[in-house]
Amino acid sequence: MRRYSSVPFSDVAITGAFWSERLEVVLTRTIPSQHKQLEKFNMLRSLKLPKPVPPTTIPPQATGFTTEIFWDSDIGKWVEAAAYALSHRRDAGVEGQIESIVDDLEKAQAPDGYLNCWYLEREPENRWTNLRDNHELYNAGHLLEGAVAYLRATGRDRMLRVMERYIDHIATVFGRGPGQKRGYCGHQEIELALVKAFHATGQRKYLDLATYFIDERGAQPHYFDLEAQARGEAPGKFHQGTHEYSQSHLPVRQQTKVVGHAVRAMYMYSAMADLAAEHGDDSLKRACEVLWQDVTRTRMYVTGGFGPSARNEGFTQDYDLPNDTAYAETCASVAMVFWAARMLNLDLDGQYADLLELALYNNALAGLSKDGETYFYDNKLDSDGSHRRWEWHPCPCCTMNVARLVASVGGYVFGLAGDEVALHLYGGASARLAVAGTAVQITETSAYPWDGAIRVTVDPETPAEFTLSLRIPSWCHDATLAINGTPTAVQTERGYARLRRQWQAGDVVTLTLPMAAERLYAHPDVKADVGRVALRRGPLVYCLEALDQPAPLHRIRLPRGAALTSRFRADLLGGVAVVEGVGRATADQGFAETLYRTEPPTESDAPLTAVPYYIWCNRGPNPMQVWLRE
Ligand code: FUB
Ligand code: ZN
Repeated sequence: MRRYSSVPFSDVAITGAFWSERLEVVLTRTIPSQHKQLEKFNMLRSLKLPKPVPPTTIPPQATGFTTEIFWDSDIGKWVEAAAYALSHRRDAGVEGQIESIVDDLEKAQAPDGYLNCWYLEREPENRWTNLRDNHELYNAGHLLEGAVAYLRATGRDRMLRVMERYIDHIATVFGRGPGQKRGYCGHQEIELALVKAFHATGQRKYLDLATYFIDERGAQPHYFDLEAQARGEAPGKFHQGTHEYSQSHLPVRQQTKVVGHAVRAMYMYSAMADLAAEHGDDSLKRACEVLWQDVTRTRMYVTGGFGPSARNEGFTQDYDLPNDTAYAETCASVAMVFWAARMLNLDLDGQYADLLELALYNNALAGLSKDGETYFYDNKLDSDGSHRRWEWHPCPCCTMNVARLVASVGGYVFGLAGDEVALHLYGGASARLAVAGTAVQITETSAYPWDGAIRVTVDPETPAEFTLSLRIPSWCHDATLAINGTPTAVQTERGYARLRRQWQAGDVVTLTLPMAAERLYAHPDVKADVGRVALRRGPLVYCLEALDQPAPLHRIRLPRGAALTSRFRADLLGGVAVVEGVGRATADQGFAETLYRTEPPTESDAPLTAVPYYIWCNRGPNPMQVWLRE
């Protein structure tokens, strides 16, 4: 199978209304407001290693842990998101803000290259003593990703130089050589950052270090146990009590179940897929495929959310997918997009693009409000109205994660492999690509995700033979296709219609993906969803918000036979397609003076309006349900 590579978002123009609007909001509101929050909550001040050392802003938990320990990562992620914004539109103000962060990092860096502001400020003697919990390498990873993004956006390499000194230091500390620690981070992240640094610089040592971290993970004797003993602690006695939490319970190639903390898992699988591609390592690819099957068959929300439990911010048992207590952290779905994109490059298979799209349009996007300034961390699928978006969080990881995803969404649209170009996502995008030795302008126009009428124009500089692979989403059952107006049978090969021909300037492919509103049912072992139905239209999962319904949500059901229709409502939430149907609502008639009675309550017709899940809770807190009683 051919390996694909993604076309970087900076080479892709987003032209469609849906993503243009989200992108504009992120550029003009999210990124500036996040910088204000970083200032307001003393996060930027921490880079200055203030003396005397100020009290922590985020009070430590009972274990003594405070999320301040990974503030460097939040700042790194903000730099990354802001750099992506600069790739769309240069902005001297934002560049000044990043430069000032780089000044602080440069000043904070220790002579040997070490750079972790928490440790440098508060406990310099304890560096590298608790990799299991304290995120040192995770912080380095996010700062490194920020540095790479800033270099790519502006050509400025000062932050990357700082980070290279730090990574060189890290490479002396960790490894299998004499005197080195055989450690790795409790929170995976640095691995995929190192692969990005390798791509940006061509320096093989970064790839080698990423490979070491992945290969060493889960080796015995267990590094985190040895480290705990060295701290005078009993190895098994820690907040989570199992190395499954950090997916270090087994060497990665032996892992077959998706377990533990969901974001850590997804970042690790992303890095495994990266390394599978870089080394042509089929054992890593196979491990990714097995884990993919596990998560998609047993441990995933219908909204593309992952990790049901707040206790470990992660996975529990198969089919344990509660709705009202769903954790489904925004970061985990963002990270799933990363993993899915890498799997898609390893193997052009629509199952990866389907999940990329599901996680992107639903659970991940729900994390950001319409105005771009408030957020969800956990993404419930059933709310009594108490779940609400917040402006900032003691652990603001999701805010910058969703910002960097939206700001780089163009990077998920196209894949390239020699004389093949694949179109993974629709919604209006254009790029000039080198295909089969020719420059080809590919322009896709559509009102996706509201409408599935897609037009792709193909303009090679000179006529050229190549394959254009158009994704046929698995939610679409009757796609039709025409080339220059001539209907062409849709023959899909693993989720893609592969069109090989001699392409000429002005060729037009029209693809129609009918988007009927439809019902989804869960595996009967998902207890929370028994007797319930969810609604989907195209790539979007829908929900009922109480304020659109004629009766309280708990009294409503949607019978199996009720017809579903959809229409675009320009007047609602800035313009969304709604799904409508006539459900049934239970009446309280006859219960005025009694709590219980022998006669069942009556029901009457109730016109229901469902809105896309990603946009819920933008009209104030309000009860919501994804899974409706049938
Ligand atoms: O631990 C760093 C980040 O904060 C994780 O990825 C999130 O789950 C949150 O715990
Ligand atoms: Zn998060």
